[in-house]
Amino acid sequence: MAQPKIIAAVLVVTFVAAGAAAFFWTTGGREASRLAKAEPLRCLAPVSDSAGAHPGMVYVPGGTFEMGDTVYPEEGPLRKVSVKGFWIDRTEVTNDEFAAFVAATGYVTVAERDLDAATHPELPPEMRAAGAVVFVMPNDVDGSGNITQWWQYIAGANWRHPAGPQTGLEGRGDFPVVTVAAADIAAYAAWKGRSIPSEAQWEWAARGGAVTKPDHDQPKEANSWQGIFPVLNAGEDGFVGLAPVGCYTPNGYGIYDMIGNVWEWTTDAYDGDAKQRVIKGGSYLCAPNYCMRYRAGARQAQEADLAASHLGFRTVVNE
Ligand SMILES: [Ca+2]
Repeated sequence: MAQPKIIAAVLVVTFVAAGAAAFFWTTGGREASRLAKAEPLRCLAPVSDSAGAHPGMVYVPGGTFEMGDTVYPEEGPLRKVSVKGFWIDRTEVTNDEFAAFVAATGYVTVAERDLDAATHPELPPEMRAAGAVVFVMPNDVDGSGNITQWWQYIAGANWRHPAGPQTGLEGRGDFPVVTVAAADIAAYAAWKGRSIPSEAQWEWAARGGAVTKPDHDQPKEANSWQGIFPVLNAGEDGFVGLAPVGCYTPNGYGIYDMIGNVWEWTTDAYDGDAKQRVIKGGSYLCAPNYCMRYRAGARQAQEADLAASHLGFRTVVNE
């Protein structure tokens, strides 16, 4: 009598395993691309250029706060920091905004220029060709944790072609501009008569005026990653890829998307290394199993001259 039970148990296990495999398969890179096509291209009404002292910006009052967090070692130690009042873009800088800068100035971004072999002898020729680092969602991974399974250096990737030469910006004017390097955003900010936020400014603004200690939960009002990175992207927040700016409830100051969507540049050198900058806020790729950096106090190092498809910025005006 035991045999049918064993057969039934084997069948159940087989069906569950097959179901799980099918689920992983259907939520891999191909399915994510299909889902992304159905997502909205605009969330926020444009701000009139004639409105307010600094159109499109939000005033953040000065204050003193305990900067840092306790999840990853690089976030500590917690320390008291004071910040003066300043204005900050209410959204990440968009493709349309960056395009206006390029149209007015003829600026050519770092990712659009070949690297000089004399200044970058450590790189192979294919890495010196103009391009950027692009996230390409794999259909499966081998479990080694080797990030080259989902990050690829793609020649021809730049702000106009964020995922490589075959991609463009049609209909994506409201998306945050990405694959811009530190020199690019400095040029944009200078053209606007503005600055790039310091890490302290950025983190203070991202707190949104909250006086309570920040929690460590995955936020609901942000574009992050639900599921197992990098193979299972459930898209429960409405987006499997990048979102247009302003799709989620703004923070207490009225600023959108400080957390999630794209990482954002700051002016701070990382650990005193001028070749690396601190980036903040996490991105749509941050998942509980991989990158719990969807928090104001989280931080990461980024090579200043390396453009990436999950990294954008916003500007500030200092008083
Ligand atoms: Ca998402």
